[in-house]
Amino acid sequence: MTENIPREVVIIADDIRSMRIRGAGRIARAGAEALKKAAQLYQGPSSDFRKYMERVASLIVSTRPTAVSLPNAVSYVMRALEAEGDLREMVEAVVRRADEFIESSLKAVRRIGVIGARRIMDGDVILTHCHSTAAVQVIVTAHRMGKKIRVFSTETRPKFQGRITYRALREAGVDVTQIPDSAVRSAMKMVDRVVVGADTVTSDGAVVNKVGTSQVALAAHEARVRVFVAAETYKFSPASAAGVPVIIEERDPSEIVSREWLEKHKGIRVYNPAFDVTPPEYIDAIVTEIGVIPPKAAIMVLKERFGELKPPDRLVLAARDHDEAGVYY
Ligand code: RUB
Repeated sequence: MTENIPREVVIIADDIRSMRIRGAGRIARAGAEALKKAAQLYQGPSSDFRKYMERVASLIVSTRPTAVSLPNAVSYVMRALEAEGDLREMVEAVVRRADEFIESSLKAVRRIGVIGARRIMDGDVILTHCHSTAAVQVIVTAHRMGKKIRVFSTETRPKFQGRITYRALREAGVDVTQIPDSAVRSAMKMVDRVVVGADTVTSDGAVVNKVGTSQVALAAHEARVRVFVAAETYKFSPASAAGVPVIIEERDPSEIVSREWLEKHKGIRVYNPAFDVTPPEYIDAIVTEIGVIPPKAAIMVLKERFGELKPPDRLVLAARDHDEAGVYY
């Protein structure tokens, strides 16, 4: 699949797959960057350029199946090739759209920070799960606005992304406490608001995010704590409106138990889903760069961002084709 694709581009794909680059926003920007690099490094005839770029696009979307931000970013950049032009013009168009996507994505995160921070009250205790740039942005912006807040950040096993959140909040001067995932229900008694990110928002307003998010939302619901999701609009899934299910990525058992342990205890089965689905009933609001919406208004965002809902993009579908064994939502 990587034949004749430049090494720099294959490295980005590997970094996404292995989670050296992770988080729905970051993988989307890395995907756009990979397409830009691929275009700039292309050395073949102009007649083969489109096919070559499509192979690169397929490689990128195949890296992780759950976050729709990735195929959405790739589709956005690949639209550069719909216009006629010579090779130089096509390369320039890809570079332009990739830069456009990256810039607007970073701007969206900053905007979400400002909009979301207005929903954080002085004195709030916030709980967050995993590491979401958008959720951290909301919390840090509220802190910078002078609101006195305290944060519980879950460890987020098995990959401990919660430690990234902990460090980011500490560095920003936020009062943060790390808790094991299993302490969420106990801690919820002290919490006023939950703020998490999203990998995919479906047309019915369900939020797909790091596994454990739905348990956090359930505990919050029980304790009557409001749940906010911080999500850029490119995390909304147009394919979901056409009935295409979201694949929940299952990762290697060795993330849970060591290979030696697995060797020793032959036949042991490990289930390691990377994400789960929180139904809209457990979410109070989704904070996007275009405003705060109730989850049930997700379809409106999809119409606004992607126009009249057409059949899903081929690339979005391709991302969903490569894993036939997963659990679907
Ligand atoms: C990361 C995760 C994050 C979302 C949103 O999972 O679930 O909450 O991607 O992040 P993983 P952001 O570590 O498996 O990639 O707001 O940064 O896009």
